Amino acid sequence: MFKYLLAAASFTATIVGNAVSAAPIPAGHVRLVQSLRDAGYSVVVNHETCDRDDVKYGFYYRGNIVICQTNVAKGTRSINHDWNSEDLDTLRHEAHHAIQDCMDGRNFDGELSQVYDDPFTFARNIIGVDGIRAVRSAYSDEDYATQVLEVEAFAVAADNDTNEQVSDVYRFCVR
Ligand SMILES: [Ca+2]
Repeated sequence: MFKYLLAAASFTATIVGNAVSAAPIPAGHVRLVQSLRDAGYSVVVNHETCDRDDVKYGFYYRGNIVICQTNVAKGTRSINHDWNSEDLDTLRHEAHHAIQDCMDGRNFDGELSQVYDDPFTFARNIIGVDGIRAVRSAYSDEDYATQVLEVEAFAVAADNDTNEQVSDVYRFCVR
């Protein structure tokens, strides 16, 4: 269930494209994608990087949001597959990493900061202490700051409030 935040050093490909599926995706998520594009982010579904063995669900990297739909086989470029709840969760999760990237005023530099003053209190109310523990365990190889960013992103995704996320994008990322 854990999303993948791609290590910066391991990724050099340039992601381009403008393809988000026209298959059923809830209106709130469409607005979220549009807000991210208004902020200059690229949002790409089933990009070829999804074929990599170490990429699952999707990732955020320096202005690029890639969603790897769970029911689309590796090696498949289909962008017309229906969105399931996991894919939408991934979109919310990676969108939050994009928002974290613009908190320092530099949207695409890969330097992420927390959005909430107290991410753990927020997260405790959404995913509980067990959820926080599970996320931190999954990212135990990462430093504390990265674990905080992941806990926050998992909680935001679980909160499933795209209106709030759209508001955050326009508040923090569109200048
Ligand atoms: Ca940044």
